[in-house]
Amino acid sequence: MAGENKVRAERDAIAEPWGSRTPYGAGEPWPVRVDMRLDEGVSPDDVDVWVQTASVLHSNGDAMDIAVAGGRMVGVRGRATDRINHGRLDVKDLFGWQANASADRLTSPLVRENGELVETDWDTALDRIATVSRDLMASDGPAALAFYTSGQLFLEEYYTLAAIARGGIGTPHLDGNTRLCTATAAQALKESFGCDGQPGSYTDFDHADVIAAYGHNIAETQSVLWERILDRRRGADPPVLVCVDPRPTVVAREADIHLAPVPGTNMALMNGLLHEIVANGWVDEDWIERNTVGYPDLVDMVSHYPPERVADITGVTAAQLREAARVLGTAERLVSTVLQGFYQSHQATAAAVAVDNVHLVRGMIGRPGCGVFQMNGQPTAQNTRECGADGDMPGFRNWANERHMAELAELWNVDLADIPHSGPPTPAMDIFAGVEDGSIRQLWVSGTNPAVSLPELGRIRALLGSDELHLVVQDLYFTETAELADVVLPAAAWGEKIGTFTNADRTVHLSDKAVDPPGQARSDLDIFLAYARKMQLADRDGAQFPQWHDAPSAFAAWQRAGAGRPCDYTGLSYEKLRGGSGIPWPCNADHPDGLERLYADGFPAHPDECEQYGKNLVTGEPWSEDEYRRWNPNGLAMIKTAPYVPPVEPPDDVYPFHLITGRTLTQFHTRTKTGRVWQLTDAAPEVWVEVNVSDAVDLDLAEGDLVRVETRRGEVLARVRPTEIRPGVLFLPFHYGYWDAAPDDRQRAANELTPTSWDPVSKQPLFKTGAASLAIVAQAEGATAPAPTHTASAPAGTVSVARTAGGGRAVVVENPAGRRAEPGWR
Ligand SMILES: Nc1nc2c(c(=O)[nH]1)N[C@H]1C(S)=C(S)[C@@H](COP(=O)(O)OP(=O)(O)OC[C@H]3O[C@@H](n4cnc5c(=O)[nH]c(N)nc54)[C@H](O)[C@@H]3O)O[C@H]1N2
Ligand SMILES: Nc1nc2c(c(=O)[nH]1)N[C@H]1C(S)=C(S)[C@@H](COP(=O)(O)OP(=O)(O)OC[C@H]3O[C@@H](n4cnc5c(=O)[nH]c(N)nc54)[C@H](O)[C@@H]3O)O[C@H]1N2
Ligand SMILES: [Mo]
Repeated sequence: MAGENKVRAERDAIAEPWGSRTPYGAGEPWPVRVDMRLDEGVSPDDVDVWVQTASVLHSNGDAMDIAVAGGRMVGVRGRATDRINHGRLDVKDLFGWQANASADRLTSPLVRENGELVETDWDTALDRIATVSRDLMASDGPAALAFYTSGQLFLEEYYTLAAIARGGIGTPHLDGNTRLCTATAAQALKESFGCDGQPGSYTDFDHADVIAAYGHNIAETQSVLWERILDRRRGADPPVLVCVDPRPTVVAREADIHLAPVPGTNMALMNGLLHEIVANGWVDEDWIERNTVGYPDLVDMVSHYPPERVADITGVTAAQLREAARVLGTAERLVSTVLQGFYQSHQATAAAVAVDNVHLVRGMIGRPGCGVFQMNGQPTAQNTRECGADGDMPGFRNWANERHMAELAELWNVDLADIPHSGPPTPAMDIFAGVEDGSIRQLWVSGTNPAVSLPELGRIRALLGSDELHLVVQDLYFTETAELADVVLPAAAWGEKIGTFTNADRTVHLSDKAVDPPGQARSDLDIFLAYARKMQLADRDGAQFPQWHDAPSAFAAWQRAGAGRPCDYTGLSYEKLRGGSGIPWPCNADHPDGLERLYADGFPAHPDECEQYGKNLVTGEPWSEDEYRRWNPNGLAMIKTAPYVPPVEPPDDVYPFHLITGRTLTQFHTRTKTGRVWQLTDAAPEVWVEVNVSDAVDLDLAEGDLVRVETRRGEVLARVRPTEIRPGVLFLPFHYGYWDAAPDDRQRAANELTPTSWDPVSKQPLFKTGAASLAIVAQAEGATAPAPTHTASAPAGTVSVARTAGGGRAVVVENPAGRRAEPGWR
């Protein structure tokens, strides 16, 4: 790797989350900068061994070594040789590992006896689960059993769980929390290219002349990728940056063009951008002709979205829209990245597909600097998807393709009829509906915390706590979900087990074992296999199923499953992944060092090979094989369109605000890890609500005031932070649940408020669309909101309270420049 290899002194990563700049020019290699953090009082000389792994607190795949001394983790260091991070680590990674050693880790299985969860041994706990499973299979059939897993386990674990659920038990009810996270990414890739799998490479950011971020707060959620962008922006030939987000994120502030649409109007915005791109002839007709189907429909569709109409819908001015379209339409090397501001918003899949369309009409795919990232969120979400532990079949196989399913039966040596495939695997929201209606009686939750992360928590708590349900929870900690369980299984964490996982640009990393798990905790792989043995699952020759028994043999089995598929791992091995950089898939005889960019010569969209036949982008109605074959007989890239349709729950007189939810820099999800690390906790200790400063003044709200945010589902109490968020929009971080809340503090989870509704195409819940009201509960006596000031939650200025002549209260705003400001929105 080129560039200076200097080990930085420890920085204050909370105050300086993006560190110092190492500028570089277009097409140059990104300089190395190695970040490290060791425990107080530990020096590098004290470290016995450095153990290789990668980050599990986002999808970026930042490679690192864990420092081990005296058999415990004492720090982390970025890996200079890795293609992803070139040595850098983000703030969560520099501190988050400390949670592994938290004193309240689960250390033994628990079973419910007379209403109480009591400690037990593995044999008793697994027997209890297997007995219930067997009884239910006998009485109700395998579909009474369901599995809800994660985007945070390892590849070997997902493939094993997929084999057990689909090939061993034979239930269609297996999905991941990836349904909440990147179901839309996967669906958009299938709709456009015929198959899941990111086309691009992170090196595309080194070449781009335009970078566009759609509903993606890169600075806070993929900080190291953001550093790569900032280093390009400070170097020669900097890329133009476009940001689409209703909040003034750090990305929006850095951007040359910031479009802040009304939440839920992404589709109208995209149709408007494509209208301009088409109308100005910024399209590559030859390339479109040779490589795509569907273009004439797009031309027709977007003709109905002239800028002025789009401005009315989105609140983005026609001038801004034209300017953004010009930048996108005249880019020579365009990189786009899409995340939850699209995936969890109204018309999620249709809008994400429209971003693919920008690349397809411009012929910008498969070349350096031309990546479209339907971004991942969780560290191992790609593996959940490719291994078939979500709503897909292993190896991106198509459930409706009989040959694909026969291959799977062959691989597993089970009868084809025993793998449920008469319809699509059940999406998570339908699994929970099955629990609610009593058809699912045993639910096994691994590596996710639905009692905080699913929408409409009142409903979720009721159905998870139901006496009719046998709930198994497999986690590191005693979570809000574990509290409701009948059996709790203690899992080994990252750093305590071996396995592999794949980041958002398909780079596979090995994660070696650094230390032993606490107490009786076991790896998820061991637990799943132990259950399979208790259930005496067998293949058609009577051999134990799954036929593998540990991580290396599971990896080998997966290599056979992916051979010849787009996600081909046959050229990889633990040895090859150890020591150097991570390697992207496909990695096989044709591409022994992995293939950086997909689709330079063709798409995996042929009707015989595609992962899915696609859906109607408005209704979600699946296409039949015939429809697909007629439309795309030769497997070209697909340009699919949709009109804008208004969201289902617009603001009204009672609930006048748009409510959106999301993340902050230092916290991860339901905080089971980051909430156990004091440095991170202190940086954002409690829930807050972001309110536009002019709305705050109108409602007589000042910084730190306690307010009630209410929707049709429930209410949350939070302190006010006036910001430059779009007027009429409220933002709540969704991180704060109840495991560490005071007993009188039971109204702080954002998902008390969110609706049980989802995108009809990807079935991903809409965490970023809904209407809310805001009312004061108590004026702050000098309190501030417990929110960071250098992120998207940065205050709009100093918002303080003065007394009026009549003794009333007046909210006064001073902007950051110190000038008295007219409250308003730029
Ligand atoms: N610090 C941190 N990093 C993380 C995580 C974490 O918990 N904490 N989690 C990881 C995971 S699993 C994921 S999925 C990713 C998520 O990463 P992101 O998608 O970047 O994070 P979010 O905060 O959920 O949403 C991004 C932005 O969407 C905007 N938004 C909301 N509604 C709309 C809309 O209608 N239109 C548009 N255009 N924008 C909208 C919000 O204002 C927000 O700034 O982060 C990963 N990285
Ligand atoms: N309102 C709102 N809700 C949201 C979102 C939003 O933006 N707004 N975002 C959604 C998104 S994108 C996501 S990804 C989800 C995240 O939602 P969750 O998956 O519920 O969040 P986590 O807190 O990451 O839960 C993971 C659990 O797995 C445990 N765990 C970690 N590693 C392991 C392991 O190796 N083995 C086992 N067995 N357990 C492990 C952790 O302790 C934790 O309890 O939330 C979704 N919910
Ligand atoms: Mo996610």
